[in-house]
Amino acid sequence: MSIIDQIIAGDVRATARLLRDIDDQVPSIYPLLKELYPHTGKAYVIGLTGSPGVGKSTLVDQLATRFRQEGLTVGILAVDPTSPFSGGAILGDRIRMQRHFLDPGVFIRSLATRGHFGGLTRSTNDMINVMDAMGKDIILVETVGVGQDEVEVANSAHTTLLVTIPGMGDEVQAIKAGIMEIGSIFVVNKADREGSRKTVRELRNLIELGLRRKEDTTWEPLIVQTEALKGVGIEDLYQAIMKHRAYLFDNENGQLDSILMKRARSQLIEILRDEALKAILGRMEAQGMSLEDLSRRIRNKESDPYTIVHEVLERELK
Ligand SMILES: Nc1nc2c(ncn2[C@@H]2O[C@H](COP(=O)(O)OP(=O)(O)OP(=O)(O)O)[C@@H](O)[C@H]2O)c(=O)[nH]1
Ligand SMILES: [Mg+2]
Repeated sequence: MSIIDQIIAGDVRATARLLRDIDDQVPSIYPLLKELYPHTGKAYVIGLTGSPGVGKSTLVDQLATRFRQEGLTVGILAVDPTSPFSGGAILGDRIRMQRHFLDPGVFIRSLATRGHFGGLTRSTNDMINVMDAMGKDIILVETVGVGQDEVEVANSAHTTLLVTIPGMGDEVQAIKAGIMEIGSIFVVNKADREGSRKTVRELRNLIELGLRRKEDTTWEPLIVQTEALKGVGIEDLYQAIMKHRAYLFDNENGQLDSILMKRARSQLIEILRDEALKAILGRMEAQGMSLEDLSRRIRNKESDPYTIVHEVLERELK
């Protein structure tokens, strides 16, 4: 059996090996990813994003259990657990998701590295594709924070859960500032804490403001309160996800197409950026131009990054 056949048959070891190679950005992954691509597109991808410690992994664990009750298989991808805020999160996630370890219907992996030159979004998309090709029905992707990468990742999920907790006024402001666009469902986790209802009210106001600004969507983001640790509100969250899914698959509004287009575009751009950068750096190296030397010229103010990049591109794109 070829590696491709093994992965499509759901072989855990073959899949794990490829995912490890994606994480390490080994060049031999590309022909495999190419062959796997036609086998993707069946999984339902759910992104969870939010600040460190709000309870994303605990929610993922609960949702995985809920989807398993439906007989669906689940892939879990925890992205960027090496962020300075959440050191040791991989270990934490292992503990939180322990009860799934013996279940062959759940496949858990984390993506640890941001490559030398970024590429987190690309690796994440690649890993989602592999889990999709291996036949997982549901893929839960956990990303920390609200950076550009996370927004990109969230953009390529069918349903995006923005997770927050009570009493984080700043957090709500951050949501307001930038990521309002991406939430299909807002989760106020740790609802056992004081101020949960207030947070829900604040979110509701923001959503109304946001909706008034954009006309391209008929989806009104849902707000769900949860106590992930105890499993409270998980059924509501599950139902909210199903509602959003039904909305997407309702042909009339065409939102599914727009999500799939966003994902295709994001993959295209990420791969293009990555490959172009690699090609250019490779040729620069072959010509004896080192990044080190160029950086030193910039650092010593002998030139500036704009001029150098223009010079390089002029030469390379001829
Ligand atoms: N009080 C309370 N604590 C919770 C709840 N859900 C999760 N926690 C706790 O919050 C802490 C962080 O939970 P995680 O699930 O690791 O949070 P996370 O968002 O995945 O964290 P990072 O991956 O490090 O960003 C853990 O100690 C959980 O037990 C909840 O509903 N109520
Ligand atoms: Mg986590």
